[in-house]
Amino acid sequence: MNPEIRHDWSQDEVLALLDLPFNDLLYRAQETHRAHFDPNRVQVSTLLSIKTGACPEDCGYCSQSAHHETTLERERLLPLEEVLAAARAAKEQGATRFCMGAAWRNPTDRNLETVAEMVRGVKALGMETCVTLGMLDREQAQRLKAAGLDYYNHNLDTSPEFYGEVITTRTYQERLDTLDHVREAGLNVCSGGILGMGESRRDRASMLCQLANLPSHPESVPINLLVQVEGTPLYGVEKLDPLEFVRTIATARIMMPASYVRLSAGRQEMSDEMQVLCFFAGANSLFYGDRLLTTDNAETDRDLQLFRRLGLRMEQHVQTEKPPQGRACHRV
Ligand code: SAM
Ligand code: DTB
Ligand code: SF4
Repeated sequence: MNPEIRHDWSQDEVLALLDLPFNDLLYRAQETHRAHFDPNRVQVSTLLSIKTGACPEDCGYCSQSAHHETTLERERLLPLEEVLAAARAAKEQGATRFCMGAAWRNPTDRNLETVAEMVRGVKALGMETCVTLGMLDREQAQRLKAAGLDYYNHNLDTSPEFYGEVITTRTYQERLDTLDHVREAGLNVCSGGILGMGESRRDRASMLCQLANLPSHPESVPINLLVQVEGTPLYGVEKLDPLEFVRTIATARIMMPASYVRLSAGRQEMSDEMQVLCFFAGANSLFYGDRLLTTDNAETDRDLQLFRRLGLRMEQHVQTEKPPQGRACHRV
């Protein structure tokens, strides 16, 4: 068991990390990063919204919630061929993983069968697959595993303490239950959150504790910067200090040393220099392609130029191995 892989973080300990002088924090994060990964490589995934809008949940950040008045047009579940065409295009651009997102509270069994077809089709192209479909029960997670799914994305989004300010239509415990079902089915877990929703530093520490104190660390930890969408309750919330975002990435890297930390939504708003600091702090994965789910992403040309300037390489091979983890653990 690797003693560096811990599951017993306390909030105060995490706050002490977040409070370190910036250079000390980044130095520690970079040291941790180098012990587990090639520091000059990033993993890239491309997103596609396979079912857009009219979601019954009330997530305060989301363009797709039926509770908010946004300009988003709802769309039905996309046909298989359209999904496969998008996956092929993503592969040609260099993505190794294709992530399909649906605006559901949870999939019906019929929806799940359609998504399973998509997973089989994308796998057949030689790509890794990830889906994010809302809550899953045990059996649904197993069906996705049987279809060949590699990753399930389900974010905790924020701390348990702040959660009720953002979402009222489902509980934090329901999120944790889905993560249990996904893990039990033998799927890789992709779980992270959103920064810049008006949460405190303690909330950020608390969210990272929740993620790192799971029985095993998520293989992939997306850290999103809120994309402010007009018409959502969180539109206009005070913007987060970019260096605080970088600190949170560094802290995630130290706490979950062998996990991919993904620089996720919000890159379009970030300067090149901020993204560079995030890579230095241990981010080693990102969403690549001109669209996220319903909003624009940083353009691929800009990303490629930045990778060239930094000597960063995109991971070419499909990474299905699990990072080494200690499993026996206790929650605080
Ligand atoms: N409906 C499913 C669910 O919520 O579990 C899957 C899709 S949902 C859009 C996936 C994740 O995207 C959310 O959990 C949230 O973390 C992130 N997200 C959604 N809207 C965002 C926004 N405006 N800014 C940043 N992240 C966002
Ligand atoms: C994640 O953590 N971020 C992605 C993915 N998982 C599904 C989604 C970001 C969505 C940003 C807002 C939008 O485009 O709708
Ligand atoms: Fe629905 Fe997911 Fe958006 Fe929440 S984040 S409103 S569950 S699509």
